[in-house]
Amino acid sequence: VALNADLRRALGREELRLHYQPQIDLFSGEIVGVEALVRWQHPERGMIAPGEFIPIAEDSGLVVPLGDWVLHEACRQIKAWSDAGLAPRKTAVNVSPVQLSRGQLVQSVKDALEQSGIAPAQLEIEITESFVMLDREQSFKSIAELKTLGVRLSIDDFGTGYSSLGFLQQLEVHTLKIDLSFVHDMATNSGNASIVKAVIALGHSLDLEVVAEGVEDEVQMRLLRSMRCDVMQGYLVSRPLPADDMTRFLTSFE
Ligand code: G
Ligand code: G
Ligand code: MN
Ligand code: NA
Repeated sequence: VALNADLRRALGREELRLHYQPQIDLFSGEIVGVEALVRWQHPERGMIAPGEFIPIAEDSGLVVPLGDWVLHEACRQIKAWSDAGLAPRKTAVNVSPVQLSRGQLVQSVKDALEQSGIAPAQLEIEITESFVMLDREQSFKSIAELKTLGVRLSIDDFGTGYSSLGFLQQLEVHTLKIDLSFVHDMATNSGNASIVKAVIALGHSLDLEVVAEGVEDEVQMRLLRSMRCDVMQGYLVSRPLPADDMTRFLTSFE
């Protein structure tokens, strides 16, 4: 409760920050994108991770203005990187199911695109598979509307939500992100390795880009490459970085 009141103030006080984590093509080694991840620099408690405050913000509805801030800030940063000739092909932003079900998300995305002046395809919206499956009708409608804006769509935490091939085909998203729980013990758990393999095949059968999250070591990277996964994201390449550090990463990366 106290945290929620603090969060309300934090929104007006520039205590929120976006960190960015790179996504690397497993074959060319090029940086294809970054994912924006919100952090809260609390004046007394220090850095608070989103796992701690996003659920609170969802319960109170504060996640709607918070999510708007995230969208505007990410688009502003994309514009700055574009002007400097540094922008990756896409920047992904996570949205909460609460933003989707309140039905204001499309307008918020539209506003953020217009204010920043970026090309819509530079922005990718990540929606979790569990929400998509929980409310198929709303998700289908929101995803269809978002696509008319020209932004990219991604299904996050894939593998945990029991999507069917048919439903996924109808959604026509651009990217599938394999949940990190499957990637983590892929090398030691053949069941998880089979799931990763199946998700990659499913994604490719629909012409989607498949991103493996949470890649922490070279064994995982080599396995993913042997399975023809497209893109990796994880501590092996980099932790999520503050914007300045990501700018340096983009400048020096080759
Ligand atoms: O970065 P970290 O591992 O702490 O993120 C934890 C969770 O918080 C992840 O599931 C991530 O999707 C979510 N998250 C991170 N940034 C945002 C954001 O800007 N909006 C929403 N809704 N969720 C986010
Ligand atoms: O949005 P999503 O639920 O996919 O959030 C990704 C989360 O995973 C973020 O909180 C991010 O900080 C975290 N993360 C990113 N790379 C790694 C990794 O290599 N290992 C682990 N354990 N977590 C990671
Ligand atoms: Mn994500
Ligand atoms: Na995820």
